[in-house]
Amino acid sequence: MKNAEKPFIKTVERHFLDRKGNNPHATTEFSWLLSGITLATKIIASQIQRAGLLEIMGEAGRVNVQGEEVQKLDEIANDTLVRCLGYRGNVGLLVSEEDEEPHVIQDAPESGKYTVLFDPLDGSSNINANVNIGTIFSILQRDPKCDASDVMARVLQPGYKQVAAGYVIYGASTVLAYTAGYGVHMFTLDPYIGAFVLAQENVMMPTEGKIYSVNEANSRKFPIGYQKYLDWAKTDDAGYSSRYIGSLVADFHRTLIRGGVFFYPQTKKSPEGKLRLLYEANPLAFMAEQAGGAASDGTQRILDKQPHAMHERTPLIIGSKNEVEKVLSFL
Ligand code: AHM
Ligand code: MG
Repeated sequence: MKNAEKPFIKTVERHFLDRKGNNPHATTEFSWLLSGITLATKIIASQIQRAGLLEIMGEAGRVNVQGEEVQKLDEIANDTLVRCLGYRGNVGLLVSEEDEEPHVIQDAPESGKYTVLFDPLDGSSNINANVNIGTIFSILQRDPKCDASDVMARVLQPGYKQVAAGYVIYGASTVLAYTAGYGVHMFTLDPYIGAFVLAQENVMMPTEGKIYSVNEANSRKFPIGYQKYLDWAKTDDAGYSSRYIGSLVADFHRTLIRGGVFFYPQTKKSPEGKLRLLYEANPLAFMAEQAGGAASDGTQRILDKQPHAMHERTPLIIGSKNEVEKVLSFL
């Protein structure tokens, strides 16, 4: 085979620039931001792989702003993302699940155009069990009309305004999936060369899939419509299977590939739902829609929700288009 006929090896940054289409953000400057995410997640992946050897498993001994026990690896992942993204000149704000307030990197109007929001280590209660966990990210840009010093206006934007979003799943292999509004693309970390290499372009979610994914131990505390859906899904006619990992990123990844529906409704304990709108539901909803799926909070499209607080929670129903619609038909 001649060199020209061999398939190119494409990294995330190269792929993003090549697929720019009419995307006004497809600049080398933005790809520099993406490289901050790939660098950070490669460091996090290497720490997770050696977690048992480095004595970084277990609790850090404090609770975060959400009132949840922080794991040592949560702190490492958060610090790593802040350190890698904090040097990117076009990053203005960083918003993390682990931090009460945003990190203001730049507030000069001409720079710091982008806000990066992330859940540094999603599913961290699974760390000690060696179950898949992940990093979820969402990227917003500052509205030029918005006062650069108005930090909350730069953060509290509805999901349909996301410029890009994605996640990295640390599992049997480390996989990065992202969208910048032109489909969903997947990359696998090649540990020998230390790069995320293109594995699949334009990933589409099956429109149907007979799998529901929910923490069913909470089902008696769900609104009645969800309970009725679960009763129906268990009938012989419906013929569903159940899969629940307890790491949103892993449950979503399976749903993206195999189809089905994931939901985490409001419960008596979490009347607003458990999952966070800005850095869990929004980025995955953007990914789902770009792959032909759907995401709703039970009453409206996730991407249309106007956030009112940085750590706001939301009920979430996400997955194959027909499966999400089926759940909604019971509500
Ligand atoms: P985390 O971001 O602190 O890890 O919490 C979110 C996680 C999700 O990954 C997962 O879907 C959910 O919490 C599981 O919750 P539960 O244990 O109540 O089923
Ligand atoms: Mg999470």
